Amino acid sequence: MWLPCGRASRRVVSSFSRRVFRSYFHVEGRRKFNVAAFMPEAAGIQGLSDRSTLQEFSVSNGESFWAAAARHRLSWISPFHTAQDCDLSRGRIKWFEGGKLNVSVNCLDRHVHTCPEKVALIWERDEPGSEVEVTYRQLLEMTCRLGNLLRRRGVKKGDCVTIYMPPCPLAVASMLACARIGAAHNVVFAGFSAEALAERIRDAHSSTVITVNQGVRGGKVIELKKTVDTAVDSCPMVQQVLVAMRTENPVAMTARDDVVCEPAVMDSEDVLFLLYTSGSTGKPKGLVHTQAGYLLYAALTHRYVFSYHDGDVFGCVADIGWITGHSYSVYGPLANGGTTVLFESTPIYPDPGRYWEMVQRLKINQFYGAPTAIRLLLKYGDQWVHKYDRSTLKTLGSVGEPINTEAWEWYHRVVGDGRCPVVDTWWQTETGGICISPRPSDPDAEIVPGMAMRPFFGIKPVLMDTEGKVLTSNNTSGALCISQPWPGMARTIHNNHQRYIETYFSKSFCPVPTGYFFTGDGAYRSKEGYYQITGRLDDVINVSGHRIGTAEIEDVVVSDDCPLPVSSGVYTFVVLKKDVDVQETDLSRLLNDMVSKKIAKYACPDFIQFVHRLPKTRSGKIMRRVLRKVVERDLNGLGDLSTLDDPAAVQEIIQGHRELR
Ligand code: 6R9
Repeated sequence: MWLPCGRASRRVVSSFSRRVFRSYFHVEGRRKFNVAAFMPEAAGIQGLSDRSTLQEFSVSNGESFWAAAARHRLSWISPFHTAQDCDLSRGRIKWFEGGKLNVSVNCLDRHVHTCPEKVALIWERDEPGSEVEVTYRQLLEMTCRLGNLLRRRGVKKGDCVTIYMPPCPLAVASMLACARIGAAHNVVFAGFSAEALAERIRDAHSSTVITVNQGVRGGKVIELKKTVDTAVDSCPMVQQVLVAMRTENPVAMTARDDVVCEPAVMDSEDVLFLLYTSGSTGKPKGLVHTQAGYLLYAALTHRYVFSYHDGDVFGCVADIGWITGHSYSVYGPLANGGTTVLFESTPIYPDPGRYWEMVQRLKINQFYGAPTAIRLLLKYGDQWVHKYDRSTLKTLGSVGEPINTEAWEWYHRVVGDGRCPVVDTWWQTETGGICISPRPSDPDAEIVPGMAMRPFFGIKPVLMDTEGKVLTSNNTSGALCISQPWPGMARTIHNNHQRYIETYFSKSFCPVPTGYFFTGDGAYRSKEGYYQITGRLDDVINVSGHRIGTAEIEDVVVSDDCPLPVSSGVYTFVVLKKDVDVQETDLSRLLNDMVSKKIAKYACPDFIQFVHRLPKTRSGKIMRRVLRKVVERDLNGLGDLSTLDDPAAVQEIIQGHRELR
């Protein structure tokens, strides 16, 4: 059965599968809504009669809602006196002021008190079947040893430590050791090149780097320490590099000191970490997340979006170098006292059954991955999935980019055997945690394939038109903004608060209003009020789920390091300067090598098209949306070309366009 949903072509879950969804979910029923059973955090709030009043309350009384959640969910050294003090128009975000706590105590010590031998981490190493389990007691011990080591080596509260490691227990212990002693961490994805790493170390003013001798991924050895060596050559502030050996024994540490590491007393708004992400200009920005609000938001979204229950094994396969790894491999699950998987390998190593063999072996209950991997595995065929027992799976999650209906259906039907709800979760490095997503445990939960559905508690999304007018009706599309603060949002851009205000809260994006958080994404709101994310509105692109600014690639392609004079457009159109005589294949190879060296392999252009000119407006701006449409082969969607300087430029790129490899 096909139901209408605002857009004629969009398929909605059939009434049959909806029945299946409902019967599977933890439906509180229509009898009496038991707030305490559904959400203990909200138990003290009066007058909540059903899920929708809870949602409404969380938005209209955000301050009381989050205060109740923070008291219930976090362990405080001393309580906060002011739940929130925010002014979006000035980019001022403060939550739980006056409160003192330690994030590592919240993630470790309190669980060690109640269940020391519970498994905190399952390190799914590259070689299948060689996983290593680390209990809460062991993880606390590792964290304390590392914390002491860092302190002994001069790292102080407020310093920033760069972590360049693949997912492994020592990486998590390094993050938590920073949190323990009050240092901020700056995890850099271990696939980044030496130059990209160096840029992030310098911007963060990190004097300490933690890494491993080598990484192992997809059966290949990766020389991470060598990359660090090259990077620190251009980072004069780096005083020490701590190198862990990638070993079979996760608790083997060289330090021999006392394993008690006194946790630093931290203010709610002290910095917990920086995480660099791409923006629409060339320079990546170090988004700053703070202690209490971030942890609370990661914990609550982890629990309620994925229906995480005590004893479940949570399998987020994102790398810890991304925000997804921070919030859903580390902080959310550990704050909730859960068991979380750290995935070191790739979806197709040693074969395309890897994820599902792992699900069977580790008895994973919630699996959280990226559409790009789902699409890849879909191509290999159902047999790789059917081979393994996936009966432990309860919820399937998707993140990082829009999931097309075909991939969604396959994930749901084949991987989840049609019985596991798929949560398409929309959020960003900036938001700290999931903001729009189905919540299958809700009574009346409904899920439409390919739609992120509904806002999380306390989140109020709005759509805006190009004039900055809020669009109030349904069945409409616009720029996705959020109209009130929530505890998980990033507080600033490291060393550049002005850029933070300009990027997210000012008129530069939409011409009129302030007081909104501008996400940079476009969204469609269906007749029913459900959200579907349509993609970036700015010059940020998504390459296999990795976010990258077109300007970053352009900076490399047009840099002086290139021995050939070129100027370029987007993904990747290259305009050779006049009178340059070069084989296109040679130049393509050269540009690919340069992007790989200066940013990362994943940022390499899949196809480079050489053109004589780019479509530009009369004021000289490249019309990137036109290039995007040509690449997508959506020639009917080129839109308004009236400001185009030379229409023949579009015809030229259409004729020269080839499908991406
Ligand atoms: C968590 C994460 C953020 C950008 C975001 C958007 C895209 C993420 C999505 C999605 C459609 C989803 N994005 N989740 N688009 N549907 N469910 O990925 O953070 O790396 O900062 O990327 O990713 O464009 O703005 P980050």
